[in-house]
Amino acid sequence: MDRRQFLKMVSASVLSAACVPSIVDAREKNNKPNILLIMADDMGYSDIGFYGGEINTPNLDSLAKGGIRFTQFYNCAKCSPTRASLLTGQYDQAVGVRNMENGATFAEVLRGAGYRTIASGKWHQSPLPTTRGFDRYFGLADGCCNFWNPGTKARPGEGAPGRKKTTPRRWAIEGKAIMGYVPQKKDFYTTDAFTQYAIDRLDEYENEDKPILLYLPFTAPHYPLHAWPEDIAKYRGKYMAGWDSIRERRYKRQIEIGMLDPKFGNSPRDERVKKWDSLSKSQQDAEDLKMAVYAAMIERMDYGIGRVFAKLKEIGRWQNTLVLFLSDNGGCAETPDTTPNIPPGPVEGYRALGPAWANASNTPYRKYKSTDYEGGNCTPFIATGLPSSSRDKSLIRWAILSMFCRLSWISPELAIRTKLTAENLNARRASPFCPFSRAKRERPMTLSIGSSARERPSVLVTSNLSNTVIRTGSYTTWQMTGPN
Ligand SMILES: [Ca+2]
Repeated sequence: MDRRQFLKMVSASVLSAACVPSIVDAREKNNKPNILLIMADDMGYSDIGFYGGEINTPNLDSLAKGGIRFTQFYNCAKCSPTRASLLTGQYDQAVGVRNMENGATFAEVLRGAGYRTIASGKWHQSPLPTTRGFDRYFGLADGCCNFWNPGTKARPGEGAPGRKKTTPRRWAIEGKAIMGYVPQKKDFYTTDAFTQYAIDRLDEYENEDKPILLYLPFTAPHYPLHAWPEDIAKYRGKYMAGWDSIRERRYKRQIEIGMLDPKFGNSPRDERVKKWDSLSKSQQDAEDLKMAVYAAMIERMDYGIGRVFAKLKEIGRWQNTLVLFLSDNGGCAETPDTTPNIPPGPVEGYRALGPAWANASNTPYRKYKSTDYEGGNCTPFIATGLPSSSRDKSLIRWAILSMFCRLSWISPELAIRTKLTAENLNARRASPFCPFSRAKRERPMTLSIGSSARERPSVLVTSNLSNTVIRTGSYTTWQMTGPN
């Protein structure tokens, strides 16, 4: 171990030691809230119903109605940086984007505070979750995979699973990594499998006298476009209206529900994207299918979220559970279509949504995942379920403000257009989000892609720069030398 590694280790230990005892000592064991943190993958700003979309997401909509919906929530515009930042509350460049070697994860700290820690879904970091604070884990340790068969070998009666790369993807069950995981069940589907693992663990620990941290990062609706035929059928034909019409409908809906001030217009159609009306009928039909599959993937995720909510209610934990939902980055315009002749949907295919529909997905914003325009880094965030009777405010404040807000990547003053019902206003008074109105950032918020940016007092120091954004109050500055 060299000096640098030693200092990192000491730094992580100090963080844990400083935080954990104060929580444990000061609070009654049974009064700590359960925490359910749900994350979508590559889901655009306007896809779910409560953000203006036409996709059927009743469970997320009910969450937003009963909680707080952010309209200016920022992530890191790409999968693994967002995860490193989310898990540690630090800038991804500072903590280490793949290894998180310079900080403790929230699971490590909450486990130290007496939590049962469970993760189910996409991890996308090098050390497995079971080495970074999670008692239990099932899922994709890698960045993306085939939803039906994440492995490399075909199951009997099926074709070879469509893949982006020839190298196998890393899966993990508990502490065991599996390269090229081939599930035995023919009805395996990642979204359902992650949901089921979460539900099974809630059952397993039903009678345990510990609060639960459940981290549930789905792979939907990240490519490849894979969905159940019956879910696809619900949307087939609905997108023949075309992306121009869908963008306009979503934009109008966002104004109707008070998310947007009409003085802000919709962004122009991406210059690479054709007018819908210029497409032939067969081209339109193929595009309709792509968006129908994408919508089906989101609806299936919402269905799984509803099942987890139902389980929490069944085991009597719902009333004391803080629920958070976000997307790790905006809609994706990449086109890693390795099977252009296989339609979206089945295991043999590997297709992506592409820029035209991603442009609609990110309404009203410009650009996409992997850019630091709003289409890449501004996504839904919903928080609800904070028990007003909870006496454990310091833990909640620590868990939320420190985990998400205070350290880096949510700027409290950017939550300026949160829409609240009377019920929510009451919740807000009791919630840890109250400090938002008083919070002042000492430094501008910085977001960057592909750089080694570090925050210094009032100055963003960068090297090997790709894209960087600095936002202070209402002012945003971009420096783009990489993809945009
Ligand atoms: Ca992502």
